[in-house]
Amino acid sequence: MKSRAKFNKTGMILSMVVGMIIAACIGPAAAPAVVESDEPTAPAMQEEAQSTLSIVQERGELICVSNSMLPGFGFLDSEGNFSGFDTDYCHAIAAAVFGDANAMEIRPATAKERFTVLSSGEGDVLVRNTTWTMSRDTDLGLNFAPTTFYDGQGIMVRKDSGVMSLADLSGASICVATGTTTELNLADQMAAAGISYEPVVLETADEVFNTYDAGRCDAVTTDKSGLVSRQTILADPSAHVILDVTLSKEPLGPAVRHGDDQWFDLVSWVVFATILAEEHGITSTNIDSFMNSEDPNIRKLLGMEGDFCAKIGLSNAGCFADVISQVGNYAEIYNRNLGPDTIFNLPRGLNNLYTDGGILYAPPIR
Ligand SMILES: N[C@@H](CCC(=O)N[C@@H](CS)C(=O)NCC(=O)O)C(=O)O
Repeated sequence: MKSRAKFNKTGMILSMVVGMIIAACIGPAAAPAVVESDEPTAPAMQEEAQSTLSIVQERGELICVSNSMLPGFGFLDSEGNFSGFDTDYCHAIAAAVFGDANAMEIRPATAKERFTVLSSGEGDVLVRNTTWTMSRDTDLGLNFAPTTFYDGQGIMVRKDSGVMSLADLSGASICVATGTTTELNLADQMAAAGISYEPVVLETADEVFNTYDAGRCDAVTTDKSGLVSRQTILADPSAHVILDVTLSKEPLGPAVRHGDDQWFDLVSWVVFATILAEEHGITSTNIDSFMNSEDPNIRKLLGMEGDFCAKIGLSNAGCFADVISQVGNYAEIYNRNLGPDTIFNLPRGLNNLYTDGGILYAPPIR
C-alpha cells in the first residue's frame, strides 16, 4: 500500500505539472478540461489519507500478520485454528477496535516474507515473534509497539552430543532460519569468538527444526522461546537440551507501518493496558468487581473517567475493559499460552512486572 500510495502521489504531481504546462501553452479557456483529466487521482489522494483504523473499521475485521508454526506464540492447528501468545495480542487489538476479540483474521507469514506482507498493506499489524532492531525500526519503515516478550537467542543440541558451550560447536553444522536476527547474530557471535561452523540456512521453522530433528544439523538456533516451543514437537523432546548460553537480546513485540501515528498509539496502548491491568490485579474474571472502583487509575483504564479511548480514535470508552474482559491481562495471556499449566512452562523472568523483578513497566493512563 505504501509504495502504491507513493506512486499515486508521484503520478498526481506529474499530471498536475503536465496539466499546468498544457494550460500555459493553450491558454486559460482550455484549463478546465485539463483539471477534469486529473480526476482519477482523487481516490488515490483519499486512499493515501485513509488511516489504518478506518481501513480496519470499514473492513470489519483486523488482519494480523503472524506465525503459524510456533506453538505457544502463533500456531495453526489441524482444525484450522490459530492460538498463542502473539495470536492473543491480535485478539486484544480486535477487542479494542470492535469490542469483539474475534473480529480478526491471521495472515500467516514466514520470517522472510513478514515485513513485505505488512508494508504491502496485506495486514494491519505484525505480531510474529519479531525482534525490535534499529534497522527494522528505520530502514524497514516499522514502528515497534512496547515489547510483549523479552527474549534472547539460544542454541539447542542433542543431549548425547556432549556439547556444553559455544566453543564445543567448532566445526558443527547449525540449522538457522533465513530473514531473522538469528542468522545475523549467529554469524557475529561465532566470528567474535573465532569459532568456525557451517550454517544450514532454511526458510521456515518447520524446515529448520525438521532438518535438525532428522540429524542433518548438529545444533539449531533461534530465540530461546522458539527453542522451548519447537522442542515440544520434536520426535523425542527429552533427547535435546538448550545450552546455557544467550547470544543476543531479542525484544519481541507488535510492529506497524511508519506514517500512521494514531494506529501506532492504538496498538501500543492495547499492550500497555494489558500490563496495567496486571499491575492493578484486574483480570478477565474479576473485572466486574472493579467497575465501581474509586481508584482514579483504574477508573481511567476501564473507561469510567476521562475519555482515553477517544484519544486513539475509538468511540467505545470501554475499549481497554473489552481487551481485559475478553482476552485478559498480561499474566493471563502469558499463563494461558506459556505458563506453568502449559507444556512450555516458561519462567517469566524479565517478563515479570517491574514490581516483581521483571522489566514490564507501562506508563500511566492520564
Ligand atoms: N525474533 C527473530 C526470529 C524470529 C523467527 O522467525 N524465528 C524462526 C524460528 S526457526 C521462525 O519462527 N521461523 C518461522 C518461519 O519463518 O516460518 C526475528 O525477529 O528475526
